[in-house]
Amino acid sequence: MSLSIGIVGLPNVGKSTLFKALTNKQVDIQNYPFTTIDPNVGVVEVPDQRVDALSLMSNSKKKIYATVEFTDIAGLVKGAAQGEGLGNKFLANIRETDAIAQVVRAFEDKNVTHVHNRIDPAEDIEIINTELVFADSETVQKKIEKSEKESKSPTPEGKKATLDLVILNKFKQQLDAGRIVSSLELNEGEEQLAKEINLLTAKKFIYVINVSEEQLMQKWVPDEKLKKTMGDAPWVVMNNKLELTLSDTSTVEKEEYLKEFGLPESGLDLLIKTGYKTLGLLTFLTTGEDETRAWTAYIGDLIPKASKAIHTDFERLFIRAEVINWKTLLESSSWSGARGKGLIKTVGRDYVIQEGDVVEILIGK
Ligand SMILES: Nc1nc2c(ncn2[C@@H]2O[C@H](COP(=O)(O)OP(=O)(O)OP(=O)(O)O)[C@@H](O)[C@H]2O)c(=O)[nH]1
Ligand SMILES: [Mg+2]
Repeated sequence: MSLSIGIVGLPNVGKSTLFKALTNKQVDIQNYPFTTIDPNVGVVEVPDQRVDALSLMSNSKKKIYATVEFTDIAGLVKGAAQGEGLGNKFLANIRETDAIAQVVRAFEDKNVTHVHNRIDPAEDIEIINTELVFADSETVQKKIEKSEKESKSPTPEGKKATLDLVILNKFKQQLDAGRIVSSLELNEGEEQLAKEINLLTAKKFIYVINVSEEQLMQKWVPDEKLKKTMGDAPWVVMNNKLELTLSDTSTVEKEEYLKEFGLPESGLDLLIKTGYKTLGLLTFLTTGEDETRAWTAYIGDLIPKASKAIHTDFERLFIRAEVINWKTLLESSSWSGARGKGLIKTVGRDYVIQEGDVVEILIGK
């Protein structure tokens, strides 16, 4: 399971700059709107000191980090749904992502064109979200038409279509009012349908507020208007251009930079962490001579379900597992040392996986 995030925003706000900083891929970054036409897709390793430390302990041949996939698409403009700018056809490239990172420009720079010739992050978010709402309206309308036809048949599919219609109309009402679907309280069935038809505005949003170096230095925070527009969604403040510079420097230099700005970690690390948190994900680990590896699971997953990340058959074949927190394991210097001290727990199918667990799964045939 790899986490995937789609990057959206107005043209020329720094989406590709962020993408390049994250992925180190060569992409086009220019001071004009619609530099990006074809989507850029890149996979990023999630920096994880636990993997490094455990791999040293186990003398592992390989280290494998968890990954996040990012997709950078063309900028959206007001009226994109009606074909303005490059239109909204590029949204199809982020339909299947887990979350959306919306890059919003707060930085002032006379040399970088803003498509509306002003800096107003809250207004920019309204524009983008309205376009996402339009795109979802279209999706919901199509599904309503399909379900109306199907609901006439006396089959189980017909029955499901009838039930779906109730939910779809709830979505439609929300979207017609210009509101994103995720601001509705959704029950499990509603959430499932939103996922099935890939509603963009039902996804988790993370706002990436692109500020200048000066603003960063002055500990810039959103004003009340912007906070209200972002609602409950998490936001990360960073300077995308600086992040790009940092991504290219040595660890020592990076630390010096961060110290200068009074930041505990880079914006990129913070963004990835926020992504994990927003989606309710956690990391567990395996370690041995062959490899030390980080795996992703949902918070609250029982261990058989979590172990599916390692192998799809593991959920079914799971018998029991040995579990220890990564720090406790490191303190004992080895798996056998930890076992000797009685620090390794044996758990069954009802164990809820925890952040930072190191596991050994025993399966049957
Ligand atoms: N001053 C300043 N300029 C930035 C920052 N981030 C990006 N830029 C500049 O803004 C321009 C656009 O950056 P891109 O990353 O190409 O923007 P984009 O959102 O991908 O643009 P499109 O692909 O056209 O939609 C470039 O000239 C960047 O150097 C920033 O944090 N500060
Ligand atoms: Mg771009």
